Amino acid sequence: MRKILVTGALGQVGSELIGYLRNIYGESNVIASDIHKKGKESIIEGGPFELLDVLDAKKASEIVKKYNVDTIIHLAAILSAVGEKDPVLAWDINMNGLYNMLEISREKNLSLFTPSSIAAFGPNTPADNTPQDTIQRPTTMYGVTKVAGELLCDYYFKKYGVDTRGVRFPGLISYEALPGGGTTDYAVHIYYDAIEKGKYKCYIDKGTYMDMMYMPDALNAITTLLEADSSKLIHRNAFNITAMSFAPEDIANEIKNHIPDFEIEYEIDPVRQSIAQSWPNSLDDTAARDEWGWNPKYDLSSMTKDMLEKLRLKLK
Ligand code: AKB
Repeated sequence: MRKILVTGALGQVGSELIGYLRNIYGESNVIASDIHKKGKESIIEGGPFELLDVLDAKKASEIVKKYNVDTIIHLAAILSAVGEKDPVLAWDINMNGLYNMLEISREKNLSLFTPSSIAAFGPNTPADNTPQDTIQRPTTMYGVTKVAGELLCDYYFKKYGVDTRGVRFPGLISYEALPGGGTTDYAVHIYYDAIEKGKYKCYIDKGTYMDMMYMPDALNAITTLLEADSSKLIHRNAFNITAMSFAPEDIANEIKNHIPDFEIEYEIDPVRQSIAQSWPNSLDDTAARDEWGWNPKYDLSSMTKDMLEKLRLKLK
């Protein structure tokens, strides 16, 4: 059985991934870690938990040794909007954090999964049906760190044989924990406001398409790729994956099917709007489908139904 260390475990993905992994691999085999201890009780109390700043390579190495870790899922990162407010911090955490995890993986012969993002593309990338291998000239610091991270993971595999794997996540939508400072966050906040206020003020303009995915599909992507037959992987890192592509008015219309009085209005944030416009409208995820059987379950309609049901219970 794998022994998995997850960094950034109390973030949006980690908050759901830890329980999911503990069900598959066993409670004691999944070590959750984060820089703070504020989050879901079940993560902190339901199995091993360690305080870890990913810039502290020595501490990370001690944790790997203490639990006999053989796999790292490295999630700790600064997202796009926060990264534009503090690019130096984004570079430091995203690059040095990943570098530390790669170095530990090389020294101790571990497997490493780390996500890239649709942010690894830029304004001169083909925006529709964006190919797996294409122009990558992002214009955000987050995107710069994601491209560099993709290359670094490829390098550690080719040069040192480290079993690195990863996907390019689109915007992720979930009800457990809020996303922390991304551009696609509107697609989560809109559901909260739909239930609590019946209306939503959207900072992304109508007609702006981005790829999105419901969290259950994202969790499944992580474990499916982690367990995929290595000999079948041509790309290994940075697989394009997507489940749907929509603009704000599409998600608003879908919500209206459940909350007929729901209203969306627009107050555009120029920073996040320009980031969104620099990203693809829709990805081509054929490589992921062919190489490891990627096959998402949720579309906009089934996700909206589930999100609203789950959030209604949560916000009661
Ligand atoms: C963000 O908006 O920054 C993230 C991402 C697409 O990587 N959700």
